[in-house]
Amino acid sequence: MIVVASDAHRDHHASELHDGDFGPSFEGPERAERIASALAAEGHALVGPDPLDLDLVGRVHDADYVEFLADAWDRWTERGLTAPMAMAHTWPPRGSAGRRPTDLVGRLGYHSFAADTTIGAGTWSAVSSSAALAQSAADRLAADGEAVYALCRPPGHHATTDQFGGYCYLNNAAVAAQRLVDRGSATVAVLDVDYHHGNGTQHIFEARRDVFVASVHADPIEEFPWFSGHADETGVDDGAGWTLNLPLPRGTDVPTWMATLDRAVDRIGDLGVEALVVSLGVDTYVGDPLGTFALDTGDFTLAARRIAELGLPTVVVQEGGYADDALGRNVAAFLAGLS
Ligand code: Q9C
Ligand code: ZN
Repeated sequence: MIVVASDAHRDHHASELHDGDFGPSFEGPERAERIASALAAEGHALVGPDPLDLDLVGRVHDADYVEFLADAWDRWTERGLTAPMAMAHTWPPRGSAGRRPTDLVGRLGYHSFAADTTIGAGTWSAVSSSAALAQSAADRLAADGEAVYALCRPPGHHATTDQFGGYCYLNNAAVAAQRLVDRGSATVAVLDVDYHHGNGTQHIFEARRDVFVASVHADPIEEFPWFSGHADETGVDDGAGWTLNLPLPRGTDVPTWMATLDRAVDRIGDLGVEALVVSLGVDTYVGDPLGTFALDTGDFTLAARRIAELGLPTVVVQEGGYADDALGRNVAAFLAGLS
């Protein structure tokens, strides 16, 4: 399978406020390195991305937000701040007017929703490259119909139209789905199997009837991202019925997870969409430090086989997965099941 990958991620080292401790993010460069070497060893062909099309990004994110992300680090240093990471410490109180602050520190709060995600010197270069991988994967799929994997880092599914968080800045899966629409797919499904709800992808597409978003994830009543991903969120306005959330309790076993995946896959099959984007988080792995599900390496192959039964042109976009030692084999196992 074609794997679209880049080294630009290497200069993105973020920090994270994790249960009260501030330290290096779980989402580090090692993740992509492990996946790339495992896939190369399996004989997959690694290719680089084309330059990012900012007009494409502007169809799934607010233009002001993208400009903010691109400039934030320079503005941080120009403002005389010397901490190695730019991050917010204040978010809009419920019911606030929501006016956008002009000062950078206030703007960081406006454009983020979680203290687990920071901006450093190499962040924009990594983020824009990660989105370019998703764009290029979609272009390749549109050209020849062969499934493509985008080794995106940082991940994307928590990024909304105008907020970063959950280690995500630009929504790579949304970029891929939008590109497939722009290249002629009338309808596309995003199937998100990351342990966490893909709140950003839902937010971006919830009022649209051309991109269906299905997500199997830990119930947000007891897990990050806490505030979306409930079963009764089924789409908004024109998008009514075009969002499917299948939340599961923490500690859910593998048979239950597989049966729930089946429900999402069946629904996608019933809708008759023309293409598929898989948001592949492997933080459902039994050994993941952030997850509580129990999938073993072979289960990723079984899941991919089930998805492949749809027979749809497919782009796979990397999302989460933090058991660094197992990341390579888990992603390789998924891709083996797809082909
Ligand atoms: N105490 C993705 O998998 N931060 N993002 C964890 C836990 C949120 C995960 C803090 C995890 C975000 C793409
Ligand atoms: Zn996740």
